[in-house]
Amino acid sequence: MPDWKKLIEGKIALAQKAKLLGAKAGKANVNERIPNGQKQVTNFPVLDLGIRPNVNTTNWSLRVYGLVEHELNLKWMDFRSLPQFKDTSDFHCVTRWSQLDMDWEGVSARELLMQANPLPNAKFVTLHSYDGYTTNLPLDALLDDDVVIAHSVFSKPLTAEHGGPVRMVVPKRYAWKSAKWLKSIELHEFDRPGFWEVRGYHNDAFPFLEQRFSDDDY
Ligand SMILES: Nc1nc2c(c(=O)[nH]1)N[C@H]1C(S)=C(S)[C@@H](COP(=O)(O)O)O[C@H]1N2
Ligand SMILES: [Mo]
Repeated sequence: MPDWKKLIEGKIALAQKAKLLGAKAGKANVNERIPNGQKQVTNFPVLDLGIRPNVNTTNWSLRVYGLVEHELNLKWMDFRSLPQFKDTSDFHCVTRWSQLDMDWEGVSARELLMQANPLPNAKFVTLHSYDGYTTNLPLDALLDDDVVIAHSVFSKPLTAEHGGPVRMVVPKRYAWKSAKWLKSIELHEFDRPGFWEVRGYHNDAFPFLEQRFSDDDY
């Protein structure tokens, strides 16, 4: 597992160096909670493609497949009987709003992936959603200890508009990586850009590096 703090600090050091050299760079600072270019909100806006899939706790299932030893196919009750995990984290949307201290509850993505037991050549994931949306991440990003496969936020079940019954939450990346209406997690050897990633959004999407678009690198 990568040392995330080190990784991010390393990238930020690079960004600051780039700034000294006169390149485009933000005031990225891990000690500040609101990344550069973001505004704090408290109303938890809704952002998606506008397609509300017909999914609820009776027809929902979650599949973990691809490069895994044990494929998982979980119905709602299977999912709800997994060990429960809570985490409070900040949520940063590329459209420039950030909400702090979101109380998520669900299952640790790491825990679920460990049950599927990724094969050694599994390096990347695609998150598939019931609205047809996809997004991609390195497998390591899902093994981070703040990643929640969430069924609740602020002690209430996720509403349909926020991705209920279940969504992914990947706090260290811009929120387009946090797939709502999660349907499946596919593991592969090579990276496959998702819905926004093929449309010019940044593949890595670190808010503190302002990696909004694919040409935002220093
Ligand atoms: N399935 C799906 N997940 C999605 C999206 C989407 O369109 N479809 N939009 C993403 C974007 S751009 C953001 S900012 C967050 C917004 O989550 P929210 O509507 O709960 O605030 O969901 C992300 N997950
Ligand atoms: Mo977003």
